[in-house]
Amino acid sequence: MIRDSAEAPLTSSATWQALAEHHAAIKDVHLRKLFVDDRKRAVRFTAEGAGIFLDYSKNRITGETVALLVKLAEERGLTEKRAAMFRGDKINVTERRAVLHTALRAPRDAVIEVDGRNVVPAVHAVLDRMADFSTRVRSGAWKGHTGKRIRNVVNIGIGGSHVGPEMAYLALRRYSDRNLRFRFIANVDGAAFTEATQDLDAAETLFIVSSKTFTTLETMSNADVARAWLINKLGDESAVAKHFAAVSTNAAGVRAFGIDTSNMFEFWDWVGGRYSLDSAIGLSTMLAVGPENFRAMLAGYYDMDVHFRTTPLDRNLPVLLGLLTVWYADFFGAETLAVLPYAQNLARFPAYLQQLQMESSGKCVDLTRRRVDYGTGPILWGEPGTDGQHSFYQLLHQGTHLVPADFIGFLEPMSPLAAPHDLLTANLFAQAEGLAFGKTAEEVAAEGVEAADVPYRVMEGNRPSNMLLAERLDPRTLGALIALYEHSVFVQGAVWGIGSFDQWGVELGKVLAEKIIGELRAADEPKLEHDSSTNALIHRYREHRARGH
Ligand code: G6Q
Repeated sequence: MIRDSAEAPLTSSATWQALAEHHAAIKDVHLRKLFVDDRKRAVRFTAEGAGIFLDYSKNRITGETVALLVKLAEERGLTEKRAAMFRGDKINVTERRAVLHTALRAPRDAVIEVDGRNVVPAVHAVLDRMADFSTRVRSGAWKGHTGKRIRNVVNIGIGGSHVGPEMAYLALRRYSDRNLRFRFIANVDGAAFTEATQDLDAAETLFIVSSKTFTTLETMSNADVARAWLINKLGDESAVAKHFAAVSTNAAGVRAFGIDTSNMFEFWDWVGGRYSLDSAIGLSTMLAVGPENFRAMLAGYYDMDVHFRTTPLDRNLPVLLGLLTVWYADFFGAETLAVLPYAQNLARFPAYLQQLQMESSGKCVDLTRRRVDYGTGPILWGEPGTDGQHSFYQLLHQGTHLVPADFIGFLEPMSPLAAPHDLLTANLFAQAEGLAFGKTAEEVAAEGVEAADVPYRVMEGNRPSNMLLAERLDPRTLGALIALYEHSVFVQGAVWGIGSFDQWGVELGKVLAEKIIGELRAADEPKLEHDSSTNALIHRYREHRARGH
């Protein structure tokens, strides 16, 4: 049984109080001083695991901060909760499900039971089927309806069934088969479909309909549009069999849509949408990079799982990242967290983490149904460097908000163009340095700036960041990086005592529009019973339609 960590309100615990007092004592201490006072700081505040090196010395912390945060995590039952997750306990209590994305990357001989059944053989059976299918498509053995080989793969899905595949394809593009083109359609806006398919030959196109539930409005609508498009282009309904595959937990739904279930790749209700890239939802990724690279990605996830499970908390990467997130959110009142990858291939990584972080930690009620009286998950955002440096970094350096940042960099370039990599890396290190140490009035004046202009050019510094470094952005590293953030989010949830694995706010969106669709489309003027603002908006839309648009 997991101890219910939220029995005693978090904020009245002695350790929380100690952290509050400790925060009061160090909140005005500058990183410049912390570095002068502790010459070993850059060594002391580092950790490494699963091929990822973390320098967290540029955070507004001392050894005491880390010790207190770790103590808090222990008191909140992190170790037991972690064991419960890996064991397959139904820790998603609000949906009464196990949370076993870690089983998706477990080795073949592992035993992980849900309701008394080992799920690992089924995981590997699906992986093997995916590998077989991918190999046939990639080699050209799989032929489309007219006998042509597949050259275009279009993933249709949304949220957890979209963001991961799109992110991973971009991240691993270097490892992808350049003879295949990949497109990703999520938005129900018809423009998404039209733009993604306008230059594709239907005879060479494979659609993967990815939906855990196979009921999501956007995905079903786009899948219908895709089927009609294909049949229209190829002039034969039976073409669907060779041009559609499905990834879902809902075999009946897949069958009802008309996709042959032999082209269906299964996953399970114990895989959350935002944790599903390493399930069959990653089929497009496997098609792009091949089964071997996909398995290397899973090995990277697994490396981080092992690190998270076995490394002492104060050297444990996800624990440190998660606790630092708590530290800034609750004690410094930081409302956001920036993720700044210095790698063009990670352009969609912040968006991916945004869902992971904000769906999981965006909760205001704890698991004892109490409204929390502390800040939970921060708003996560970010863009790749160096692009961001030419826009929003201004606020990071001189704005009034405290924005903790995670920098992510790689020692090796992702392209044959090696020279720019030094420039990229110089910028990466320089930004973290600049944010931490700033520029004093004396330093600005010494540059010959007129006295009247000095205040405008001062950078206060003391802006915290983590530096994550890996050798190269390969499949294994990507897996480790994703798992790092998955487990960081887990740590946050354990401390805050919230349910990290549901998303009732997202579910709301799935039903809200249902009523209005009917009202927008009704032939006769519908009787509207919304608020006056919503009623007026519906009227305006209908009137515009009525004018023939
Ligand atoms: C993820 C969320 C959500 C979900 C999408 C798509 O954790 O639950 O983003 O992935 O709403 O749902 P389906 O895969 O069921 O279509």
